[in-house]
Amino acid sequence: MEHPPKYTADNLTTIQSFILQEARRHPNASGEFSWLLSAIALAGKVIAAKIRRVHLDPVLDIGGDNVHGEQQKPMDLVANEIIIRCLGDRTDLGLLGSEEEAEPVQLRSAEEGGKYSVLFDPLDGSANLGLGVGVGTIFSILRHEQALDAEAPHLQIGRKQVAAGYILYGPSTVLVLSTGRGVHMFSLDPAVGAFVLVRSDLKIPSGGKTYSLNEANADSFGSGWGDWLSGCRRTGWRSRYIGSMVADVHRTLLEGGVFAYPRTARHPEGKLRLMYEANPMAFLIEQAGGRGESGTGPILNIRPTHVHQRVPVILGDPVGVDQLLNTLRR
Ligand code: P6P
Repeated sequence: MEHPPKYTADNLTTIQSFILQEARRHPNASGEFSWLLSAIALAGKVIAAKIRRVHLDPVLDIGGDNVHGEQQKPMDLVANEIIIRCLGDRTDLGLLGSEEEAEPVQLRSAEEGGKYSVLFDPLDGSANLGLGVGVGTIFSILRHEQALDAEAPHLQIGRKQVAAGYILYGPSTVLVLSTGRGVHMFSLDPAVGAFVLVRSDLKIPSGGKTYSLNEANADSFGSGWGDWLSGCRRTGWRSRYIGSMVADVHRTLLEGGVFAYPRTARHPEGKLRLMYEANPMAFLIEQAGGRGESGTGPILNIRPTHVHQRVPVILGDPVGVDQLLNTLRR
């Protein structure tokens, strides 16, 4: 059995070489899956370049509403288009599901070689674009042969994801990825245009004392949340909330603590989307040793019914999440 590579800081491992090395560990992998991941990495580089110009190219910084009647920036559509163009020539991609598309886009049937679905939020948190706050792309990859319903190969529980990750466009552009064997973080080196491995096998620190949620909605979170928040304040927790899921979850992954978007009066099912926000983030957090819960069970076990369905979200280190769930269950 080949010894897996030891990724250390003194190696120079790009995401391309990482993907190839991981693919070699799957003797029967045909490389198609790696081909999808490289397309997403390419899209991340192109979107990052566009975002840096959001104040310079005025066309990128005006707004409208998306298919859900939510505020939409042209950069949402530009990012959506870039991802579709980068994935479009991957001949094993069967279906795309995007927050910016009312319905999933069927590209190829199984007979035509369609084996995977890629679900994504092209630019999560884009309302923050003009404010210089980190925004991100979130993606989830599902394999059609694992689908229960061949007519809806993308509607699989999150535990079936073959890969998930995000690209955070912040002070640096980082891509965080898991293919089911740990969580790995790559930073874009603009000098060479490559995502370079900077952290491998990331583990969420246990017992982090940061809570991250929109406290303006606290009156409608439901019973137990008020007790939990008071307990956090009494025991020295700090509050950090950016309002951009990718940035808030990235901090939670690196520092521990709890990120949550509970049910609210305005969003009784929760605001965040299961298929391309909650599932990929819960996959990463669980791979890093944390917990991803809806409040009534693991997010990754939720059987989806619609590509845009919303769920309540609790993500964090096991100590923090257990403490919250125990308080809610009192
Ligand atoms: P609120 C951004 O609009 C988003 O979808 C997530 O990125 C973020 O976590 C959440 O909504 C913020 O919502 O209601 O707190 O502004």
